[in-house]
Amino acid sequence: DKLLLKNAWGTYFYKADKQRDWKQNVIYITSINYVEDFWSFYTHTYGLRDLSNGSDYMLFKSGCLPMWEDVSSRGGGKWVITIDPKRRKHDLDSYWLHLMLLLIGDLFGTDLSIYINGAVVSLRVKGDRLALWLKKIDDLNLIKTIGIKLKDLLNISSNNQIIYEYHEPKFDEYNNEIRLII
Ligand code: M7G
Repeated sequence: DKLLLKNAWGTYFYKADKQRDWKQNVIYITSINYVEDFWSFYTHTYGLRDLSNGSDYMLFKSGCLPMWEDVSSRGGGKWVITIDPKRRKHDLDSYWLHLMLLLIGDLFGTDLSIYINGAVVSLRVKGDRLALWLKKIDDLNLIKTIGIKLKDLLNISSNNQIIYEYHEPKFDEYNNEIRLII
């Protein structure tokens, strides 16, 4: 018998192609409903070290598209973990694998995971990134709680800061952009 996951997921690849607009470059790969689907996806796709700069992989809950415009992400944002490009070869694949397993295994716990839409890994010359996309959340403490849990689950050291960015920047009364850093 196959092992059914708590949530169904969709996987996507973003191919950097300046000739086409961003949305057209987001390519759906496959759905993941069972643990076995996940490993089939993982073993049949290229590892991050074999991808070119500008590429992304995305893992999103079924029903959520991996874009700001989707209803699920409107008003939301993402916790961003920046990783030194020198570490792409050694650490990035395992971080990304770990993050995907946290999501499909529902390891944030139901209270928090209901706010999670998905995750993205981005290969960039300026620094590779992992991002955890959240729904619109009004309570800043709840956003922080999810960020702290993310660092904790991924074993990110406390002096390695992660930043929360709103998809649509928000400003305080002095017109400074609101960014959470933990
Ligand atoms: P990025 O890939 O998040 O960051 O966004 P990068 O600067 O490290 O490459 C790069 C550009 O892609 C943005 O400025 C947008 O033009 C486009 N883009 C990225 N995302 C996540 C979206 C999205 O969700 N919707 C739309 N329409 N464009 C996006």
